[in-house]
Amino acid sequence: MMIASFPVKALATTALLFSVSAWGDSETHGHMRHDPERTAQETAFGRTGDPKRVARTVRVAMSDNMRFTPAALSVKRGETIRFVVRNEGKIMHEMVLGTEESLAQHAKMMRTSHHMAHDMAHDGTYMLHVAPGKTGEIIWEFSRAGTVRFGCLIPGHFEAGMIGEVRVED
Ligand SMILES: [Cu+2]
Repeated sequence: MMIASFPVKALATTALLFSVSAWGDSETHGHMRHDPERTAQETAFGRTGDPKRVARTVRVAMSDNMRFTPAALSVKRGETIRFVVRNEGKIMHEMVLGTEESLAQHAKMMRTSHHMAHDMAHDGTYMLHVAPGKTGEIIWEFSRAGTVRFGCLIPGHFEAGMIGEVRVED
């Protein structure tokens, strides 16, 4: 059955609303910088990184035993990281940055939506599909102290423990 483009877009919008509401709940103490050009990209877990400001490169491997290696790392607040993400398995994996809440909501949506909607929704600077044997990149600025999560939200993977964390130190 063909799926019309409108419901697909509506799903992507729903995903966006989830992350906005997670941000609204957690951000009440005014640490945010009010630079109008950058505020639009700000999320609860940081913002799109500027390639010119990359402080270091972190290599992350993804495997079919549903693990990221490394699964935990620490960064300084304000650090821009280039993630070079390699899929060492034989099936598709992805890396999606978020908060614990936004990833859980997103994973729930992935379990209940059409596969095509899945691909459409995974289009952003904080998420990346990597085909078997391939490598991709995410450049992300960890602008807020706290814990940022990353996960593979392909149905079953997140639930099997394909999740990691970045501790952002002030
Ligand atoms: Cu996966």
